[in-house]
Parts: sequence; structure tokens; C-alpha cells
Amino acid sequence: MTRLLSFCALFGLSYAATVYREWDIGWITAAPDGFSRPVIAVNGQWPPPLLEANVGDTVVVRVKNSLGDQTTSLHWHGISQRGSISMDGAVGVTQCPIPPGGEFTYKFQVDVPGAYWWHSHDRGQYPDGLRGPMIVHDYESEAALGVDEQYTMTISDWYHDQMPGLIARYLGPQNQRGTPPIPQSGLINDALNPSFNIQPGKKYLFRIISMSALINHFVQFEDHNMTIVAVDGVSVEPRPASLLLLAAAQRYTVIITGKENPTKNYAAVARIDDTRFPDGLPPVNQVFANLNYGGDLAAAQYYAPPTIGFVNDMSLVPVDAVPLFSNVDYSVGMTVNFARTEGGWRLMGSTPYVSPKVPTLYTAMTTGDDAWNPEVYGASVNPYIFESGKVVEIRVNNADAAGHPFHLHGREFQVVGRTGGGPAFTWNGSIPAMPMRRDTVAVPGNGSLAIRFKTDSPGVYLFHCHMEWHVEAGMTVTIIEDPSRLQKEQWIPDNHLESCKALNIPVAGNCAGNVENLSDNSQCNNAFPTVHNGRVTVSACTNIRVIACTNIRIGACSNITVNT
Ligand SMILES: [Cu+2]
Repeated sequence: MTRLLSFCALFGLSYAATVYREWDIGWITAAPDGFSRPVIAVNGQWPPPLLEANVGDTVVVRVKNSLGDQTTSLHWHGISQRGSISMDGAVGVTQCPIPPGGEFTYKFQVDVPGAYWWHSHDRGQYPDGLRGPMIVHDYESEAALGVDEQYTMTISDWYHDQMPGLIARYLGPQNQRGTPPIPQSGLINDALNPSFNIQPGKKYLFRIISMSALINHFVQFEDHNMTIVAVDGVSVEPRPASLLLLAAAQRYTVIITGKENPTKNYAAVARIDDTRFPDGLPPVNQVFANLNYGGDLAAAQYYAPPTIGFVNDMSLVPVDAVPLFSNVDYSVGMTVNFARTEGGWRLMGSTPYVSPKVPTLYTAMTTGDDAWNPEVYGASVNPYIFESGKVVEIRVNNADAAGHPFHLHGREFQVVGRTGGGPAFTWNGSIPAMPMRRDTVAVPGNGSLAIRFKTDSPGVYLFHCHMEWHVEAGMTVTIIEDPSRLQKEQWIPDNHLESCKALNIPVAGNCAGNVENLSDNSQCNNAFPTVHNGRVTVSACTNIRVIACTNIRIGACSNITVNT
């Protein structure tokens, strides 16, 4: 037995490899929908590369920022970053921005197979093109699916203007209704009408990845049924489907089978969710991919799939059958809302998130036992500090009429409840015994959401809406897990600190860089002042309870109750 185990260990080791990339990030011109505009490319190429690795591999990406006029960063969406939280790529959270001319190395292990993506996590930058798919392969589980070929299918919205100007207008006082900019096009694989070759009777795995900044897409394969086999990075029991709804950053992995007797080439459509725009959607390029059977068959045409009847993701069951995380240790409530501020309109979590002067991870690493005190991080990052080995429940109450896709960095969570938003989203009140897990989930308009996860990896993790406009508007909170263990077990690479040095960003102390009086956060970047807008109730920090928690001190929000 021992000999067998040793052999297996050796055998397994021989497969773990290092995937090494050097990415020079800079501007080029591209016209994916026929309109030429500057886009952010990798090594002079746009669309940027697909990043592929095998489970267990170490990924090393050495970045050079050649943008000239902007800082940058790269986030690896859905990757756990266990033991490597400094590689998460979120500017102001786990790193300083990479300055123009700067270099920065990301190094992390990929431990769960599935469909992921990478994107800039700085200045609302990724809709300018700096995003791409990332696939972690596991040949054993892929072979078990019995597919003949694998395709990656990204879907996104696309703007003709660049983000810095769009963000300024969105957040500015002239945007009286807080309306996000409307994209000009949808894209599939960064084109209007790409093709996937299909042969009769063959089985194809499609990894469908939303890289949207705003738009939800309804996805349907004309006259072909899908079988869902994974949601985000979680394999699920096979589930037939004819229609999917993907919000920004969500992924579905599906299997389709080529028709035995195709009578034409068929469309794989990604319909922009116009139901979100009650005043109507301005003309946009709706996109479809060509399921190409070849020969003399008629070309595929766009058609509008229905907007009802999409799969309720809560009905999916993870293959690993992880049971409900019971015995909740921390129960946290957050309200999502519109609020008017002096600078214009913003959306808020408990308060609108404002990036601190010191990246929150660096504060957690350098403030000793005070790293358990929320005051050290400042109210404007909405800090929640949890011990390891606990079960956390987050309840999101959405007072806004529109839905929002919430993403938790670093781990998948169980979706245990959801209400509102119409029949497809109705939750009957019972908690599933084996809840669906994913890393990005939509809370419906005027609805609510409850998720649970285990704190099993010390680090600093954002929880935020993945509509990039709402990130810029502050719909973000920060989760800090066990800073004491973090200080003992992890470190910040020197090349990361070089970026801070070049930009004169402090790397130690509280949110203001104060290393002497850690609880003095008066010099930290402050929360946006809010004004009641007359439409919805602004309720910062309501409904927050922290229970069964022994060594937490609350200072950031005045009306949190703590039951020890
Ligand atoms: Cu949002």
C-alpha cells in the first residue's frame, strides 16, 4: 500500500508544470464590431490570449505595463489564491497599481478545473479590452464527459468610448438618474459573428464565459439542447437546458451534440438583456455565432431567444455533493442602494467603497494584533473581519429595481436563498440540502440573496457587484480572514512593493499609512457623503449582526451588534 501511494505521489508530481507567460500590456487599435478604437492588448495582440493550464500547475505571468498613460493590474477571476492572496490582482486591496513602465509578477497555483477568466482590476479598465478567458483543464474529468472537441465562447458587451471618460460622466453630477453607459455592441469571442465547426453526431463542450461590463446575456443554441455540466468553477450533475442567462462574470459549461441531419447552419445567440431597460434599449449590435455544418447549407441568422424560461441556477447540484454549511457563526446583512452624493449619483453597499491609501492586505500584514480592529482599515472599505474555520452567511438586500451580480474573490459560496425578481427567481423558503455553489451570483431587482461559505484560507477578499460601473460607484465590501495567521503564513514579494515605491504609496500601517497611531483613521480616504435621494431609503450598516465571535472589535459601523 505504501509503495502504491508513493508511486502515485511521484506520478502525480510529474504532471504538475509551470505555465510561464510574459505579457507586455499596451495600446493598439482594433475594430471588433467594425468601429476602430484603441484597445488594451497583450504582446501587441487583441483579442488577448486564452490562458490554459492543467489542474495543479503553477501559473507565472510576468507583466510589463507599456500603456504609458494608465496604471494596471490583473485579477484571476475564480482562482482561490490559497496561500497566495498577494497574487489576487485587486488594486488597493492586494496590491498597488502597476505604474506605466513598471513590471509585476503573478505566481499562483490552479487547484480546481473549470472555466475562469482574467481581467484588469484597476480603474474600471477591463472593458477597454484587458480581459480574456482562462481554462484549467483536468483531462480525467474531461474524458469522462465523452466530448469530441472543446470550445471557449466568451460573450461581452462592447463600448466605442474609453472607460476613463465614460466613468467620469457616469459618476458626474450631470448623470442625474445614475444611468450606466449603454454599450454599442455585443461580442462573441471578441467578434460579431464567429464560427464553430460542428459535425453531425459529435459532442462539443462549450465553456461560455461572460466578460461583460454591464449587460446580462440570454444564450441559446438554435434547435440544439444544452446539457449543463458546470457553473462557474463548479462541476454539477448534468442538467438539460434550452436557455441560459449569464450576468457579468458568470460562466456555464455545456455540452451540445451535432444534429444528425442538419438542414442549415444554426445560430448560437447571445441576446443582450433588454428587459433591464424599461425605457427601451438604444440600437445595439446583437450577436450570434455560426454553428457551421459546412457544405451548401444556408447561413445562420440572428433571432431573438425568449427572455423567460432560463435555467434557475439554484436548481443545479454540485457533483461533489458538499452538504449545506450549517451552524452559521457570522451572519452579516448588507443593503444595496442608490444614493445621491455631492459628486453625483453613486450606488452603495453599507457605505460606498473608497480605495484606501494603503492596500488593505498590506495593512492586515503590518498592524499586528490591531489588524483585528476594523478601524485600522477605515469605514470606507466596508471591512468585515472573520476568524478562520467558521461559517459565514451574507444576506444582500437589494433596494434597487435592477439586479446585480455579486462576486466573492477567492472562493465559491453556497447560494442558500434568493427572493424577488419574478417567477424564475422565486425561492420557496427552504434551504437546499446540497446548495449550488458558484463565485458570481445575481441578486434580483428588489430581491434578496443569502450565501454561505467557510473561512478556510486567511486573506483579504473583495465582495462586490461585477457590473464595472457599480464597482467604480462603490458597491464593494472587504472581507478579511484571520489576519494573525495571514501575518505568519504569507508575505509580499519585493517586486510588488516596487510598484508602490514608484507611485509613493505607503505599504505599512493603517488605511492612511499611519504606523504609530493605528486606530487614528482620520487621514484615511473617507466615505462619500450621502444625501437621501427621495426615491429609496438609504440605510447604511443596517441589519448587521455578528454572532459567535470571540475576538472581533467593531468600530467602523455604529449599529452593528455583536453577540459573543
Ligand atoms: Cu451592480
